[in-house]
Amino acid sequence: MIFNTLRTLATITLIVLTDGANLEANRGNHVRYDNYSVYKVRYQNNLERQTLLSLTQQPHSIKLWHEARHELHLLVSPQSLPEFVTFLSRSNFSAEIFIQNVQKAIDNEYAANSRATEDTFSWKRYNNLAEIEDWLDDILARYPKVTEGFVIGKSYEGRPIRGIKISYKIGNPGVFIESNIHAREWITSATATWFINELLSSNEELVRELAESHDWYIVPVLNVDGFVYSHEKDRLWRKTRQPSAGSSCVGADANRNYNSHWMENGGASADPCAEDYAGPFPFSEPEAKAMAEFISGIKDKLNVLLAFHSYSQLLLSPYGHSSEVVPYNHKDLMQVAKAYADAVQALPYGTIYQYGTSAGLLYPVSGSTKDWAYNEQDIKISYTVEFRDTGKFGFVLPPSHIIPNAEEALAGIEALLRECKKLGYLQLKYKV
Ligand code: 0X9
Ligand code: ZN
Repeated sequence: MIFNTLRTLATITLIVLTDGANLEANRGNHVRYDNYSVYKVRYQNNLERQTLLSLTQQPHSIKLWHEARHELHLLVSPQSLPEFVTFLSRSNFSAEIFIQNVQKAIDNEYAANSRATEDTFSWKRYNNLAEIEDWLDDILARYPKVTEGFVIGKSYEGRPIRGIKISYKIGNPGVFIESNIHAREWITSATATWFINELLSSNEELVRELAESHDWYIVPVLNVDGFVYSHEKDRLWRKTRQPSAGSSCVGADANRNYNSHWMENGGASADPCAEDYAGPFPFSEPEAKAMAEFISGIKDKLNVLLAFHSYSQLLLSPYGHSSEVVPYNHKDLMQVAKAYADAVQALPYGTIYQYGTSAGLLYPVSGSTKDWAYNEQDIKISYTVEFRDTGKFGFVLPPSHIIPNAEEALAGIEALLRECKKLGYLQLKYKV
């Protein structure tokens, strides 16, 4: 652990890494992260945040791995480590090393996945897209009376983006779950599939009530191209896979690409190489566009939207684009979020979730799914859920966490919807 509290901000001189050259090797042509470390660096104000973020701009080779409350988690290559440490020692920032060797974490996850191959599909390991789709076909075949498969559209690389509707009766309020818009957040699709299975097969009274009194629309993997890429090439891939004109960098952040306050207020980047690149124009990414078209078509049937992400253990409500204003029903959104957090904490794992608006609790985010759903589609209960953990493993969460995390999601969603009902948010917007 390194803690630094020294005087002035240093001029940052970090060496350029020829992107990819160091990363490419072994395990087929997987990008490697040997001796890449993740540092958690705390900041007090926006100026400090910007100073830290400037480390992640070219020509520096430090990447923003994740952002949590008042802290940036930075992915530091072994080549840039000396300069990074020098920067820290000359600055006021307090920092702590989180992951010593990212490749080791990836290898451990890979080994755990390989050990659990007794079934073609399981929640003891992370399944790839083909396995998830085969499983989905199986589920649709096993529960034909209450399920219906749907395709919201095609990805840039031409893959169908699939979902499942679960409906036990007419006249239910609708809940939409978007998952894995960020490719590397594998815990989201693992949780979404487990959740689907529970809705269909659990005998527990509370789960039966939950399953049968709502209509569920669940897209387990929205960013299908990125997800495949994260399995086959680069475990840490986040964005879509559509090339950018005039840049060698590929993909945009689909969670900055929705047409609601797009690119406002520093909530996204215009740099195609940035992890939060908003894309060249709203809905430039076929995946976000497909979602928007699908949701617009059924918006009267939807009362709630949840976007599954990882990591940080947070429930984030609108708005993302501004922390100055809060939605008219902010108080209700907090009450509902509290119900989720309390239910999760009451489980034997005791996991703590914090909640608040995106911009207030975290940082400005413009053009995200949940803000678009709230602002443009009149879905007044709309959250981003950031699953486990708080940074020990980050995106490379060991598969042994899948079921505990999914159990937390189930308990949380059950409590959330109960609170929504109490507050009158589950009334039908359409005539039966
Ligand atoms: O930055 C994001 O898109 C989300 N965090 S993540 O690490 N999963 O990428 C947070 C977004 C929260 N805010 C909104 N959805 N408005
Ligand atoms: Zn995410």
